[in-house]
Amino acid sequence: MVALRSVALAGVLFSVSAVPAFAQGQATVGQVTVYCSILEEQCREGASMFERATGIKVSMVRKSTGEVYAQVKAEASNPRGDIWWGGPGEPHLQAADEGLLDEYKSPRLAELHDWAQRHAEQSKFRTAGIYLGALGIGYNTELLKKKGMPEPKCWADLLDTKFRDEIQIADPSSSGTAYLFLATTVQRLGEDKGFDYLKALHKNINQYTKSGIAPVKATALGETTVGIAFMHDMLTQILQGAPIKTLAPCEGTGYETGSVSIIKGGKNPEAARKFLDFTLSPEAQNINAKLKINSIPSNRNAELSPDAPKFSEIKLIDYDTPRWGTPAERSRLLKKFDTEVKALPR
Ligand code: S7P
Repeated sequence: MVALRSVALAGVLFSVSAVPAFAQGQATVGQVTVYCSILEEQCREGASMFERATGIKVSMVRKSTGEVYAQVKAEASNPRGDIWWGGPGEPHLQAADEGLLDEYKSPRLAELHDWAQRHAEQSKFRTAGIYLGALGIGYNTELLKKKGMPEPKCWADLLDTKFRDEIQIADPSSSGTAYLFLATTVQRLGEDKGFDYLKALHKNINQYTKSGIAPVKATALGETTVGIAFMHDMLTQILQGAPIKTLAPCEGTGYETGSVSIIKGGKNPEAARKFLDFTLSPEAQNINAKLKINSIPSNRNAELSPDAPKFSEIKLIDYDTPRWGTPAERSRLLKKFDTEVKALPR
């Protein structure tokens, strides 16, 4: 008798493997369960490439980075996922520190840029860097003009009362993108002034979405005038013809180290290691260029799209990913954001 193996109750399930009942909960050869925190289209493309190349069946669920972190933690006594693919590095680092991830030194590490190798070393090889992306502001040029709003150039400009209810960002508990914004703000201004900024910005936020990509799509569709998100994701919409302008704020901005990790105690550790090797390969990282997703790949031999935002031209802060990925900092900042910012009336 064949039973369906459910890999996730919530989120977007792409493929559910049929696993014989006797094999459920046991190590099985030829399958891998991937919790995917990059964009749905990247997840799908990667899963089918990996299946074609290895014959290993992929069960994939797409969820935001903070949500996957929470799921991996909740399932720690009986992990249902094997690998966590993508999303900003901080939730991966927190999971690594909490003993939820396995150590693995991929033979592909030597092919990576120094920043990605450093990221792996800092996590004691419990996560690896797969891409970089700069946080920025995007705005719908048509709406901005129609509503007579000033062009924002700096983070500080977003506090203008003219932007009341006009800005969208995700919720930092569920979204790695929004947590990066929270940590960037605190690093940039110091904690007290950073939270003052977030409280003032709160008045102008129309919605804290679950996923980090939602404000990008909403900006493209004219559902919000301004979105805070990754510049490369805004760019994808621009390349598809959306009336968006994206910019790196004048004060300087933070950036993500997109990560991949093996979940400790997963049922398919060998397939998980193969999948991680795959995510570090130029072939897997070239999916981005193919889909016009212009984050900066970690493999030196992967394609760097000429359209990708140029880090050398962006004013970056010296963003401290390891610090903001410690369990103490991330848990504390998220709690403080919930009680001192999100709970405020708008
Ligand atoms: O690869 C595109 C990309 O935007 O996907 C990830 C994703 O948006 C993170 O989602 P959440 O904020 O909802 O966690 C990013 O890491 C990446 O740049």
